[in-house]
Amino acid sequence: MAKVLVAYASLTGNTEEIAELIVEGIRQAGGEAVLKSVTDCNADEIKAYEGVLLGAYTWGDGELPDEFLDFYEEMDELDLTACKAAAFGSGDTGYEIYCGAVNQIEEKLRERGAEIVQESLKIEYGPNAAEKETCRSFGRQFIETCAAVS
Ligand code: FMN
Repeated sequence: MAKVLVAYASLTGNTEEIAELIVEGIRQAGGEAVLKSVTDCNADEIKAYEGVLLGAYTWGDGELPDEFLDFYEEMDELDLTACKAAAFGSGDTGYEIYCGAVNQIEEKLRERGAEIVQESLKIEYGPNAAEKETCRSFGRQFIETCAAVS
């Protein structure tokens, strides 16, 4: 079964909760997931996995959080053509650019050659009861796609 890295940045815990639920979904579907804060890993680590799910909250005017920037720049050194990927994160629809960081992460993954296998997951603040299941399902769907092609 495919092994997936789930790496995230979260200031107040919303994106962290989403990441944990995604990991739950991956494990429910029999997949293997490693969950890490983006500050505790180097982008180079992605190469050890068949799939990667990257998540962040959005900061400023639709920007990536500062703690994601090192990882984001390290990604420029990577060839991710063998990697399945998708992005997720939390935002607030009251801002002009909703979940802009999620869009930037997805774009960077695509630019480095990763195959974006599913639409990004955007949740406003923390997940409510229905959205918790959406997060788990996002993880299940991802691992099923990885397993189907690996
Ligand atoms: N959310 C957006 O969707 N777009 C933004 O441009 C945006 N800018 C923000 C700027 C500031 C100063 C703050 C405090 C929040 C902003 N947010 C924006 C909302 C956060 O992304 C949102 O509260 C998110 O749930 C925080 O996630 P976390 O708990 O993982 O840190």
